[in-house]
Amino acid sequence: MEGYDLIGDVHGCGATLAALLEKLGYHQRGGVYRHPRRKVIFLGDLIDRGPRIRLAVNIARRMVEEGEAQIVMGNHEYNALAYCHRLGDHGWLRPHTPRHNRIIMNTLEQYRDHPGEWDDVLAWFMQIPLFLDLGELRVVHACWDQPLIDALRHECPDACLDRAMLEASVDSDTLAFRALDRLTRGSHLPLPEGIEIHSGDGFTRKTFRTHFWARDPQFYGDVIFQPDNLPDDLELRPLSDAERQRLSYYGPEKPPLFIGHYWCEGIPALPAPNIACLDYSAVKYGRLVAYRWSGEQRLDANHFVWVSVPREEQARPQPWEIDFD
Ligand SMILES: [Mn+2]
Repeated sequence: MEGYDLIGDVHGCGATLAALLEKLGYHQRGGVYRHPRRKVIFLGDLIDRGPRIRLAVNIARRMVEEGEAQIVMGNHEYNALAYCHRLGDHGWLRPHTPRHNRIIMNTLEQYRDHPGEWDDVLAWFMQIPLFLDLGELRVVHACWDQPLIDALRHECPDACLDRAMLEASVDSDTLAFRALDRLTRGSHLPLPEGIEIHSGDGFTRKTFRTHFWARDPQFYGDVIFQPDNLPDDLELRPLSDAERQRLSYYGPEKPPLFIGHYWCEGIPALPAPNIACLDYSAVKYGRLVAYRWSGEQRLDANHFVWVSVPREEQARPQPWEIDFD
């Protein structure tokens, strides 16, 4: 075993995932991609938004089931579980609001004619761990928060959800909520009263996404981590003590950590010497990005490998997809 290839948020770009695996030297036989000396770790968010969601899920799931890959849960897999989980006569665990409907719309459409397969996929999502700690490297979808991970390990040693935890996770007073929110969505800070961000994806946001690798952040601009800029001169607004206490911190002495989630843009770069974010907006015609890790404790930007997502993905089936339908 030579190392791991970590792959960022696929979001239904299934044909692009196949192309990335081929580029990394994986070959598909009998519907499973394998490499003679390497394994894959998926960072979560296989589903939603993209044109080939079933293909993306099938590729990843078959690799995981054959021992060729591991995966951590993304906020979109978690959302799907809560959205599709009935609460007796009281509706759904994740309410079917217009906003929530819109997020999962493409996934439900693409599984519409395959309801049994979708149920089976949801059962598989329940088996996906919320984080991976392999000693020499760590993986989580959005944010590694050590105190929360320690608390979670205590309650569920396999780091997976169960039914009770899923049901508890919508109540903000529970550990399940705090862990799922922080690990799969990362930390946010509320914008000052009356200020909103109109984001490129059509959503309006009253919070901004913050990162967790600034040792002693002083201003909003020291912790913002998202494609949308802060309005006005909010970058220079000082963080209050209360705001600072809500942030997580992952120091440079810790093992390499791989995350997805943050819709980065442009050429992949390392935000810290021991942290790589692999979400480069594949589904917005950005890049589907992998990091080829072979044991190094200091990461190297030359080890990113990617495919750019062509605008015609939807229209062009690839020969290697034939086994998957
Ligand atoms: Mn995400």
